[in-house]
Amino acid sequence: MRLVLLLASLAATLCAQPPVPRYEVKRASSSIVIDGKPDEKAWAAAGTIELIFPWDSQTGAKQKTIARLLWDDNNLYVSYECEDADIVATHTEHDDPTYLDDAVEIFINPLPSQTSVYYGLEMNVRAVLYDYVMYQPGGHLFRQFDLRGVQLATYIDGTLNARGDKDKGWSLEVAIPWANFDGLAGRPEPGTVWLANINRWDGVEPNRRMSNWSDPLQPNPNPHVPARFGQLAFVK
Ligand SMILES: [Ca+2]
Ligand SMILES: [Ca+2]
Repeated sequence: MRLVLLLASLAATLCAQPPVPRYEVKRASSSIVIDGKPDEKAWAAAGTIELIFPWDSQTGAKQKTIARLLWDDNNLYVSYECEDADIVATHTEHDDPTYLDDAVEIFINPLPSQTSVYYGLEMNVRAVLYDYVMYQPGGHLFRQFDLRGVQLATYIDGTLNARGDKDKGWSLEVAIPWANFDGLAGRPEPGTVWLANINRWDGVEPNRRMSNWSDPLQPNPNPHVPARFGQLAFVK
């Protein structure tokens, strides 16, 4: 009887999962210069994503992050604007564990009929990229995979790694060429839907916090839940 109740409770919990968010990725109306400042006219037309804070067990400050996405014939563009009173990052080499720094991420699944394989980009405030292909379940991470032709830049409004002063924030722009996804998916066209999650790691241990676009619904901080990625709907 207890098992039946437990299963019923579990089923109710599963059914009660909130839907994943959906974002319309608009075509860039003008060219985007990847200089870390998302101030081109095209960005102003893009919808905004404000990251949420799923885990109150984490003690870092809840600092706001706004992300935007755009696309054109060549690239997927992502920008992040991060309020940040203390900007810290130490990793400097490609494929370093940038998630240990002030960093933002995007996980991209261009083939929504499956949730095993996705691409990860984890980018710190020094514009260092850690890129990989992930195979789930099991967390098989192919760090040796490197994306081609990525343009990445950041802009810092504050002082990097000066711990005593008060910073304002930082922003990041990245352009990811479509050719990187050819193994899994065709080029998107209006109507195409891909899956993704967008994350930020902020703060210094023991006060670090992760924020996300789509809540992974995990008891502990873990964004690697492809079944909970949000929908990127490409539009004109
Ligand atoms: Ca910070
Ligand atoms: Ca890599």
